[in-house]
Amino acid sequence: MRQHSTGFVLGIIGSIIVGFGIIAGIFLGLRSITGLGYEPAVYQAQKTGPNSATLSISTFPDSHVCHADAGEPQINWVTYCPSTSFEVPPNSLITVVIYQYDTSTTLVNGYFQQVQGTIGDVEMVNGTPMSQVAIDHIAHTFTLQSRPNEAHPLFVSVPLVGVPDNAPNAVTVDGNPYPKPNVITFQFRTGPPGTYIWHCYDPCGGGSPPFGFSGPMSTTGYMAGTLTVANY
Ligand SMILES: [Cu+2]
Repeated sequence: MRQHSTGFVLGIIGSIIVGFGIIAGIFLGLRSITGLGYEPAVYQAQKTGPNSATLSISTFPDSHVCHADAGEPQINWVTYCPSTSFEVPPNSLITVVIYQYDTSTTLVNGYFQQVQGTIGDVEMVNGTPMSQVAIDHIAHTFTLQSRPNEAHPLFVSVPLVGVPDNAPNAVTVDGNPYPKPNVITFQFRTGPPGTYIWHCYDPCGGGSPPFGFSGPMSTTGYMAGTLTVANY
């Protein structure tokens, strides 16, 4: 049998090393996409009748419940939960229920202290109707908006009242202690199927106010996402 030259053997070894490098590069590249934000699994509103549904979600001051596998610093990021990709039925009355566990961060833009686009232009905060919230009593906003040229535009913006800074931990969620949440509910109506986007506009993210728009505020899966109106 013919002996392979040293160059041939080195060539094979080199090819293997380069091959591993390419695979590692692809793997790390895909992993960094996850780190930069991702679209979490779709979370459907629970149908409560032929033309009604309830979307029950939470907002947490950290990611221990919703992104338990996240490393530093994401594990300490504020987040909506259990997803940021929502689905609701068309031509329906949607009731949104939010368990809000986080403290307040003063709004930059007072426009978002108003409740807008909900049935009756109000939200219920622990059973009390409110049409506006003081700019320094807001933890997050749920602001649903339409993309350009949307045939059936929706705009809903609700300021989520923060829990007091000194509120003691009073409840446990998946083993994690939190203050008693504010229970916030509001309603809006959907039209035909379509895809909308939503975002928090309170500077709850990284950086000192008024610059708290980095980290979870600029990463999908935490403080922004989609709301799809679809038949199911
Ligand atoms: Cu927020």
